[in-house]
Amino acid sequence: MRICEAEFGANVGKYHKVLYLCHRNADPDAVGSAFALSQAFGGTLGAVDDLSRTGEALAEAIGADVKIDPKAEDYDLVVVVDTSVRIQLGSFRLARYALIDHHQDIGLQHDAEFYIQRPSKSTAEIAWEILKESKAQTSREMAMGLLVGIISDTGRFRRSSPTVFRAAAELLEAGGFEYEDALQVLSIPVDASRKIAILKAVTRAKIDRHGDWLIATTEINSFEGSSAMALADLGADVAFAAGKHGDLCRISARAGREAARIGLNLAEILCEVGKNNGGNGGGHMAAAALEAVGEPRALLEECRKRAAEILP
Ligand SMILES: [Mn+2]
Repeated sequence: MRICEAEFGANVGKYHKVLYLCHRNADPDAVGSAFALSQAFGGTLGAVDDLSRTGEALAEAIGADVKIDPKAEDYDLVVVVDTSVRIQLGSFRLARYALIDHHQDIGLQHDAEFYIQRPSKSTAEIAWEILKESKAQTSREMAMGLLVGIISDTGRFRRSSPTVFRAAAELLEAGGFEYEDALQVLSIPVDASRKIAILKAVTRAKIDRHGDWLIATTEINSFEGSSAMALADLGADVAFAAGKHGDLCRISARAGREAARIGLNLAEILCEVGKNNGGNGGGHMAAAALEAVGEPRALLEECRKRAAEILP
């Protein structure tokens, strides 16, 4: 059942033990949104597997107690936050759940008790709307969590809209802190192993020219997301980074502004390639991921081909 922001409180209020669950490798948008909702409506904050580096930094900054790999059976309702495909929840067994999300994939809507899933630059904006509609008290920490989520998901306001700026301004006022304080949370030094991995991924990348479009593919065993982002930042119109994890292959993809503008939809491509290979995928137009069975090289090739078909 689709609900609107104002109806969230009444719906979640029907349950006693509520878990606000973040996806695997939870980022600041997931952590901040789930934290603010759990503080406003009561419940446990949890995440599958682990937090991302920045997710961890945010949790620490706002004193969020994130339960790693909570047990589904301990709760009456699981509110899945910032998550659109089941693979992002690893082995967590979803039973009775609700969904608050801003991704394109609608696969989790069908079985949800209730959901709010609409396109927006971050889940944090939706969570903020819920809090405002519910007239919930907003602490400094809740506002900080949401603002850092917005900053992180919009790439520091590079992908923005009037709504984003409005929400950010409101959160600064509600939290009573400076914008610099929020930025500070995200400025954590990058460790050498990550830098080396990303540099290796970049130097090993294969560049494919398709008219004026450049598609970059690379293999790496971790940091797929950061590597794809690095390639896109360096000028690739589309970048795919693949890593092997046991029998599974994970691919992260990023697209530049132009590619997204002409309609290249990475969420669609990664969903398709994922499903064709016994897995799943999804995300946003310009940033998506998949997890599937197969060799990185073959799956990268499939992704590359699909992107090349779409680029004019
Ligand atoms: Mn998000």
